[in-house]
Amino acid sequence: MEMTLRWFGTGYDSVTLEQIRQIPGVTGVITTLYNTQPGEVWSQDAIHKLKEEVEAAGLRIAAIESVNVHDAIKIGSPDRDKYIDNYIQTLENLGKEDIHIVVYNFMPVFDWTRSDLARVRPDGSTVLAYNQAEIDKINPKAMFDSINDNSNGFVMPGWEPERLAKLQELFDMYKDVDDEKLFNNLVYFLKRLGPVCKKYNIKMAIHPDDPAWPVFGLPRIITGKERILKLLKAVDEPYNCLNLCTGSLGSNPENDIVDIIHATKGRVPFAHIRNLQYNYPGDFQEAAHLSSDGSMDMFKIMQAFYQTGFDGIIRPDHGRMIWGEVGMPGYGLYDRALGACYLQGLWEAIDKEEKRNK
Ligand SMILES: [Mn+2]
Repeated sequence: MEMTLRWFGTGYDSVTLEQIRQIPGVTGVITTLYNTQPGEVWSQDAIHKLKEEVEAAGLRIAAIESVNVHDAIKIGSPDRDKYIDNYIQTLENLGKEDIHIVVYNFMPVFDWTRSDLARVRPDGSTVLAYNQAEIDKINPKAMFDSINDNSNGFVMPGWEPERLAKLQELFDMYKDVDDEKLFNNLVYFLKRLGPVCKKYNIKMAIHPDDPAWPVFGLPRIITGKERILKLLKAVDEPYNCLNLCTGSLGSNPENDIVDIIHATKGRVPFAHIRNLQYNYPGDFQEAAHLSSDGSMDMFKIMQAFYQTGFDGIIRPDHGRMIWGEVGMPGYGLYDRALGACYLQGLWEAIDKEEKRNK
């Protein structure tokens, strides 16, 4: 298990590589070329420069999160092959730079959705929160505005202003795309990536939909165990794999995370591990990583990863904003650093206990 932290790049993140380097046990970052648009080819030169910057700080790029997928690919438009060719070229360039894990998601129009980026908790910290009644009251444009107005001046991943400009157009284009079509378009995309992934041993790790149900009437297909297994089977190759995010899957309390970890054994090179607090049906908020701070049993989650022989990378996911820190909501330094240490503590305890019992 390697512990990492997400880092958005110089100029885009309030957290520096030097700070990340000082979190005990963290050896890598998960990053992206933030100033690129979906569908664009990432040049090998730009990837190389990013890599050099990370390595100069004593860290490594453990995975790319994300190379975003152009909507034409998700919709299955006549021009999708052009964008898939570009994606293949980006993977080729990443492979040449020795990068082997690429995260992506296949959510239409929107990435993750929250109704509140800074819900205040009793301890004075703030967290991202989701309330279905709030979401039902607003339209997608208002959602966009609210995310951008409340992100402390940072561009939230998945909520880039460029997407807002063509919001209505996008909704129109998805009009005839249902779950089945979206799934088939995903399989088509993955099959075309096969040769380049095999050539460079690249793992395409899909991030589950967040929340794990349809929002604004748009289809969502990576929402639970059955559908994840269906996808892994549809392209039954090691390169087609899962970025197991406990928080996203856990947004639906019916998802049994421990069971999903066991069911996807061997197909998870990368995990996002965070806790959530369920308040009532349709309302949840994020929490500190500790089991006692939310609704999930983080010990059991880490134990399931250990017992399935997990040898990939992990990162703490969204944290609370604490100690007066100003940063991108969910992506401050302090609470994620606490989370990284806590998760490593659990892992050490499980490891020593399992070895002692052998
Ligand atoms: Mn995640």
